Amino acid sequence: MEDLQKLENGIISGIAAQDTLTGLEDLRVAEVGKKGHVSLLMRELGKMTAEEKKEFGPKLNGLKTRIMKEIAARKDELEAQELNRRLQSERIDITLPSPSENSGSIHPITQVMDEVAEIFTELGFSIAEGPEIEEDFYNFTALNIPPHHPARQMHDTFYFPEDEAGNRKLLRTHTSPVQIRTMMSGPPPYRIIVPGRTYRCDSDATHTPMFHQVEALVIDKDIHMGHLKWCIEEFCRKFFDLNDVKIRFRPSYFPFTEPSAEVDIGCAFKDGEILIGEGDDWLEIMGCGMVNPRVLENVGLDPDEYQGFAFGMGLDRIAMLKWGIPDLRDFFAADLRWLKHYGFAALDIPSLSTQKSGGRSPRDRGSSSSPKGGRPPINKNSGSK
Ligand code: 2U9
Repeated sequence: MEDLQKLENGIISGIAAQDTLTGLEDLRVAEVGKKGHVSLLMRELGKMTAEEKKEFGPKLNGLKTRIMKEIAARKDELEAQELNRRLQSERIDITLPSPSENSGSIHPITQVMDEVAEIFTELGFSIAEGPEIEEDFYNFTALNIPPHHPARQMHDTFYFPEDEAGNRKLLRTHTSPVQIRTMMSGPPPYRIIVPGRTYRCDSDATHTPMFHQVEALVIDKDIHMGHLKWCIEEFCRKFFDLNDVKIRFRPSYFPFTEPSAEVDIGCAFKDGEILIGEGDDWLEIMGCGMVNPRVLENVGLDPDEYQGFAFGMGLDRIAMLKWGIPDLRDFFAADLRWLKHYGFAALDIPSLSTQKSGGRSPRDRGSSSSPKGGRPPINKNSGSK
């Protein structure tokens, strides 16, 4: 048997000399791999006498263990070196200033959602959310819109292909399925608002295939239309920042509410601008009603015990009204000049609590965020802000 100490010294200095992981791996295979130098020596043990085995067995095992330990230690060193090299070469200097300061802005729809949420949470509502891909039952049937009901046509639904069981999922056409899910997940009372994206296959100057709604639902004992009226008036007063708000309810029809109404707010049309809270004209802002007893039954509630009201409005539409934004499609055009003009500064927290001090004015400080001061339309051809 060759001189084991000499062999060990040679291998260990070979390990120290390796400066790449692949070189180190080759050396490992050559020395302690299955057909490596040390493994071949171990095989020779089989030909030895019992006495020789007793002497060389532990020596060879010790040699192999020490070599493997050295290899593992060198591997750690080389891996750490490689990591440091990558950290240096792939370093990102996060101390550099951003290309242009204050370039981002809060989208008017985000702003309007935040303001609506703040008004209703102050009134004791919670915010509920749910899936945008829905089942027919939650989007239609439970809301008293059974198959073949004419209201289904009006919803211009985007359907997914049928699954194996013949069911078609859909993109929710309103946020109302969230109220159904809420009512089916626990007992009343409920006092919720549901903001979110909704989808209908419709696209023109006043419709986009994806739009935003907020709906409200209140269910409790002894709820009546007086509660609904107060709630809507309070919302309009706060949202449009008006002490004296003129509102009227026009009879209407929705399958999920009975009786139903559309709500108009008093306004004036002057020099191409809409002035909310002035004049003798009316502008529709939302739909509402008392929750249809059939809907309550569909979710397992007894309409003799529980009643409630609901209303729904388009967030895109009320944002347009509030800030004088003329074209719905611009909300989704991702035009940076438009976003600069109508967007809100990120650090101007969209809070009604700061409203009085002007904290929620748009970025364009020259004009007020109130409907009376709706900003003039951006001239997209002039290239100016
Ligand atoms: C449940 C029961 C009743 C929600 C309601 C409206 C009236 C309404 C439209 C306004 C503008 C939709 O975005 S829009 O086109 N909505 O007029 N929505 S009542 O009623 C509900 C909802 C859920 C369980």
